Amino acid sequence: MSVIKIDIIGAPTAFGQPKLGVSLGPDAVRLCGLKARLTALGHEVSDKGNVYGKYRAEYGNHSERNEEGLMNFVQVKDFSEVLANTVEASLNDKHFPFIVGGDHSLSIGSISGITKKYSNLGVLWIDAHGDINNSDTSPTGNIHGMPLGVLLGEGSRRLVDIHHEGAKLKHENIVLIGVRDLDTGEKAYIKEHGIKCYTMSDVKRLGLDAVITKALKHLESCDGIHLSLDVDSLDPLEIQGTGTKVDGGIFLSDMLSGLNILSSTKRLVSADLVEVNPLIDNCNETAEKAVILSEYIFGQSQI
Ligand code: B3U
Ligand code: MN
Ligand code: MN
Repeated sequence: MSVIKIDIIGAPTAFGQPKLGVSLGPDAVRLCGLKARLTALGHEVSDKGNVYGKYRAEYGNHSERNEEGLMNFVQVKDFSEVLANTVEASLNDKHFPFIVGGDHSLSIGSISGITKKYSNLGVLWIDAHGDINNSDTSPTGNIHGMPLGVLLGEGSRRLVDIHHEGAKLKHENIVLIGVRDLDTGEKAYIKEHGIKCYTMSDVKRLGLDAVITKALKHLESCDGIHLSLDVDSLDPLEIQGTGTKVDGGIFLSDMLSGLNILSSTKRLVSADLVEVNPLIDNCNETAEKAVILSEYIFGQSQI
């Protein structure tokens, strides 16, 4: 197995959603031995600590709605800029940035940093939700429901232009997997732009291994692949510690098999693991499962 130089980047933001606790996700995952367990796989792992902007999520979410209807816009923008710079620096060192969240708004920052280097980036977005709203379509104003919309250049210019101007991703370079809770505006947007989307019923019909294989084929011409893995893609029977659980998700054993296929292609250049919330968990079980997921992202296999 080839050695990967992994930078663990903690992204303890919670400003993209209303629940307290998701900012503690990175440390909950560290407590389960993330660095040691990835090192045991033979990789060179460096823990870069947590990224902080000017605002601290653990002191409570401010829940300010700006004139565009965005919640905590100032905090999300500030955090995204800092994270984008950190991720870009990791890639400049020829390392693999592994961003551990934190809520899914962090992907605005991580992917903005990554696309500075990979201008034709492919993204596998594994999530119960589409996260493809924008300031015009969002029913909640919560930015963790908007990262893909923002990265595609939709809605508020002030969010779209974070780190570098304009859209960071192309519609044809995104594959959604495991989706089972889409808003009306999201459904229309996915259809209008022909975005590749494997819903949960597709995953059940085809199997996750086949879906991942098809997704990789779809992203064949990309210059790198980023995995954005929301733990709420997993079934709530197995994952308790996350803020917006949706029934009928992917089972852990299937996910590990799919991740095994993904990691063996060696096309991944970066990854986010998001929405672990230890305050609504059962004895930190979700963080433990997040570490198992991480081991498979980085090449653990049954044999
Ligand atoms: N689509 C809804 C709900 C949601 C999105 N992502 C999560 N929840 N985790 C929204 O607020 O945009
Ligand atoms: Mn998400
Ligand atoms: Mn989700």
